[in-house]
Amino acid sequence: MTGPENGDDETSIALKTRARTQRPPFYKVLLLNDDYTPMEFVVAVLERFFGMSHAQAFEIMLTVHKKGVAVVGVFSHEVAETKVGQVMDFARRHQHPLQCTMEKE
Ligand code: TYC
Repeated sequence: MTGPENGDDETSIALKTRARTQRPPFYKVLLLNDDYTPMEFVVAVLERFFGMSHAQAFEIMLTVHKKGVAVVGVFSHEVAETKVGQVMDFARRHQHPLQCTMEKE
């Protein structure tokens, strides 16, 4: 008997006790639809804070407009928090109700 099913040979022990590869958690940044924020403003947000081309930004904006929400990027916790803060700040300064949140991947 060989392989991982066999509980008592060295191969099985090695597989069970191998240190798991650690991967830091990543976070999805989500953009939410609303009825008031102008489409051009959302496109500008995606270009400015997420480095998207105009065409890319327009496409994602339309997805949010039609589906209600879309993932606009995946980042480390720190970067995701910064992006959410930047978007919320920018929207508030322009008096638009645009909402941006993050969620563990
Ligand atoms: N629904 C908005 C409108 O019709 C456009 C919009 C798109 C708003 C995406 C927010 O995240 C958003 N003006």
